[in-house]
Amino acid sequence: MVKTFFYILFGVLLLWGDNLLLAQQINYDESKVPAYTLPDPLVMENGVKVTTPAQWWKQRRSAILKIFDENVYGKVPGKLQHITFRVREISRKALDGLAIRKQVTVLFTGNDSGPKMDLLIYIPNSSKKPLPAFLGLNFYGNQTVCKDTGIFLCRSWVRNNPDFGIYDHRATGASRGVRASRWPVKKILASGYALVTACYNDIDPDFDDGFQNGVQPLFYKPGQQRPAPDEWGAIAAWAWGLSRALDYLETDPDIDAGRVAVMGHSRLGKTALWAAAEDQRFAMAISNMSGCGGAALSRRQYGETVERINTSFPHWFCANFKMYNDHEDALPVDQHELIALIAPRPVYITAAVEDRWADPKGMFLAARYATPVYRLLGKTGLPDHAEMIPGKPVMGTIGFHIRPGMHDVTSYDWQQFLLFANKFLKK
Ligand code: GTR
Repeated sequence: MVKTFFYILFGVLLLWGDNLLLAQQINYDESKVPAYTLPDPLVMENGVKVTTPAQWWKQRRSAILKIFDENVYGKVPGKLQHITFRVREISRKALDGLAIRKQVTVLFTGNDSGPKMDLLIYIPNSSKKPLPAFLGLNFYGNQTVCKDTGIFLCRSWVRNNPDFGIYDHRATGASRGVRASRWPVKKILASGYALVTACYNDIDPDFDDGFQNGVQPLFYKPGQQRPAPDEWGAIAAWAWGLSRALDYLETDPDIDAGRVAVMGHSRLGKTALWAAAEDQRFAMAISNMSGCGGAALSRRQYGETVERINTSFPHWFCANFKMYNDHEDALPVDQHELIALIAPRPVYITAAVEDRWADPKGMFLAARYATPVYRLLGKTGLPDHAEMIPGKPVMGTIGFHIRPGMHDVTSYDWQQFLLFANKFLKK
């Protein structure tokens, strides 16, 4: 009894201490945002202005990409030669006959001994194929997106969450459908899209283990223990995994791989942006509340900062990114240029009023400052009249909404994703 009391007291003190620390470090006061100068996506490092699409494509874009590769997310070290796809299941009468359900495993080493990614694919029966698709990673396994008992349980390490039926880092049947509110499967299918998802832990389990599990070790040279300082962290690995999912989709006759929107929430929203920047086969990116290291400008240091994210999640970015802890001004890029790398393809960015941690204004401004690149390439980008008004989405080639409420994916968010996708991905 006495012991329990002290444990609880100790826990409370720990939490309180952490919050005190946070209160000192984290800025939510707009007047305390430091003065900053952003790198201009349309000025080359030697000061020459980029005035033609050819200059953008031939010189500037690759220079920006290289900086992100080496300083932020980290480079993918190479190619795997033996990736294979294994179709585990096809059911033509899933979801009461509404959909075809396919479950396909991407074997990164060509066999079961290495890491592998289980794709869950729903294709609406009633729509004419091939179809555009949403592709998004999930946090707790494919079985969480829908109550469909035909979905294979996730086989990877997953974060413990007793509320979600996840114990000892293993998914159980009790986790079926626990994240259905974030994945309105039937609505997506009824709108004429396929839905493709996989658990991000299949690619690289989301905890800091010094890069011993996941796909990174498959690329180590003899004697290498962890990625080099300019080589990939977990976000780049997850993004790479999304590209491997797209490799599979290119072989699937029911899907139009030229019309795939890569979508993600939060850390996976950062991942979706980076995936679309790195892999121009993605026709669209949707980044839900991606915040720091996603769509939010790092230099504003509002809410989560570079130092904070590198401390809480030392495995997400490349080791070089830590050089910019509390030195955002030294970064040769900022996140508006991540959005610019996706140009001229459509990108949709969201925020929530109560999600100040992700810096809504920083994301809106990044969309604005990416726009000159879209204009150079003949697209609208963020429309000039765009404003940050809760519940009033704007949809240029860059779309944006801020809605009331918290950090989450809601049916409102999906409603906008579908409207945005309808503008660009429907034939
Ligand atoms: C938070 C992190 C954010 C965001 C979020 C999430 O703890 O600070 O950058 O990625 O997690 O992914 O849910």
